[in-house]
Amino acid sequence: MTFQAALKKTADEIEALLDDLLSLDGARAPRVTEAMRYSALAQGKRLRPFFVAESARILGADHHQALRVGAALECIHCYSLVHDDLPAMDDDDLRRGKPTCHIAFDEATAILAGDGLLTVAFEIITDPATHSDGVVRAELALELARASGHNGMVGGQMLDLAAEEKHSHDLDEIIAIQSLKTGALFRYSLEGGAILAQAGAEDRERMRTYADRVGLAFQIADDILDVESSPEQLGKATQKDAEAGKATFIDLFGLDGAKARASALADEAVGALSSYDSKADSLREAARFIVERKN
Ligand code: GRG
Repeated sequence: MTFQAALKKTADEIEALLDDLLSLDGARAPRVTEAMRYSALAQGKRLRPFFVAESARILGADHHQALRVGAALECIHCYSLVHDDLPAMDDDDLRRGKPTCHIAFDEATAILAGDGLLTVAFEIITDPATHSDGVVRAELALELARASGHNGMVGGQMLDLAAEEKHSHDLDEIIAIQSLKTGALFRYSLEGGAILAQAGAEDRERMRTYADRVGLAFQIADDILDVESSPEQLGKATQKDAEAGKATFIDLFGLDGAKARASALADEAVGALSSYDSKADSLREAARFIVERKN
């Protein structure tokens, strides 16, 4: 199966699973469930669940269990987008080509929808349907909490807000911030499959190296799209970084330099997979897609 077909297949499976996991049947407070569904069922690329499914497949874990881990991770990702779009943060009106959650509903509902998505992620992960072994479920939940929390994505967002205030242009600082803000969830997406497969240290290290390179390449590509793309193409506002006075990889390397850097990182990501045969081809193609994508 080509990478594009595999990505589409995972996206369809994740949407069907989220539709079921976030069901309105029996919802006690339908408005918040509707807001959660509005944001989580919007058309995203579903890259993170794809990485969970692929690392699980390469390392021999069950596909349905991997989809559940991917759905939990996507709920965390969607919560971060809902909260990031709020007036107190990026104050955005457009996300995935639709009005942001606080515009479609209201601010209080958007805050609660984000909280609900964060919480349901742990309900999904710790449900016995995710893995029969409680020790595996506990490790999945522990690492997801670490990746998402104050020493992961939330910490990265905090540092990013602070760096914006002081207009920092320090490369090491920007890399460290991005490694938490976006990198931590990418790391979890590749490690999640390895945890499910109860893979050994070497496989985990390979997946981590791939994820680190791909995560940074993704962020550089995001900076490039912010200047080169349009709101119609991206489904969200562009030119946001310059508006916010945010230092980007383009400020540091120039546009061509940033493209070269992203491409070199994709090569390094592919290099981390050298001990796997053709079964890792879709991850190899994914690294290329990350730097060449148009949305
Ligand atoms: C609010 C706790 C909290 C954290 C926010 C990830 C994040 C931290 C904010 C998102 C803002 C942003 C644009 C970050 C850049 C990288 C990124 C996460 C882009 C969106 O991810 P995609 O391209 O989106 O995978 P889709 O819509 O395809 O899922």
